Amino acid sequence: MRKTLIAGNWKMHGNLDSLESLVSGIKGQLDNSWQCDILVCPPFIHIDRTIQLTKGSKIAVGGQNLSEQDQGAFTGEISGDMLKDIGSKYVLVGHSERRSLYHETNDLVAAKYAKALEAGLTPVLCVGETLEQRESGTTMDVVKAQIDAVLSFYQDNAEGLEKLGQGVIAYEPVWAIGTGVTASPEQAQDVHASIRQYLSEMNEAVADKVQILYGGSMKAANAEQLLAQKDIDGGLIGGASLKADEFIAICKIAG
Ligand code: 3PY
Repeated sequence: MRKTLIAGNWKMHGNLDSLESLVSGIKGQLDNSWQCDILVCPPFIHIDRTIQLTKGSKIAVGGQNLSEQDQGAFTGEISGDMLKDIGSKYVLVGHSERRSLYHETNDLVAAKYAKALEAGLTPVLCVGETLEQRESGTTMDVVKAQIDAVLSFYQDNAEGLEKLGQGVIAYEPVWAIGTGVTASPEQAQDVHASIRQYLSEMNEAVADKVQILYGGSMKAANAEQLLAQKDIDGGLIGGASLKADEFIAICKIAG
């Protein structure tokens, strides 16, 4: 049985004041009987403070990105080891905004995925198609290529699959990111099931185990239907994760 993971991607929002009220709003309404795992991914500069503020709660904290390098003269970059060192548990890799705005290729995302695991972080591999790709019927070709890049980063497929099994996948259709448009539960389930099917053709145990989150304008109003889908194991939530009541409502639905 896969656990549900509700993850907030705070993107480049907030300041120390808003962070304090967001975290206290979330923490104050948490119910320890909920089974779901909860993760928040603040901007790098707010990670340390968020870790202090969430101490003693079930909220895990993660990064939104990491460097593919270990250390060195890479101005402005943050390594997986640094994230781990301050207490992060997860890190997003290959969010569509990183892929489109910062030109991250499938191979670069795969290298970041590997660095995250090496650092002892759980990578959340974001995959998804643009509207154009969906309309031309290539959704699964795009998603498979994003997954294949991780598999082929390793020496062989078996090792790649084992590594994929140690991470989380987030299906985020690009056309539903920050647009207010959400994939219908059926559209999302369809892709989630196809991802699981693709993995199960290579390794059934990994396919059964890997959590596949849905991301793309998930909010309290649509979370129930999305989370009820068989292959949707949680959500990666953008705008709605910046409002404590909204984020908590989604966690409550996940239960
Ligand atoms: C969104 O829902 O907009 C996201 O990008 C979540 O990562």
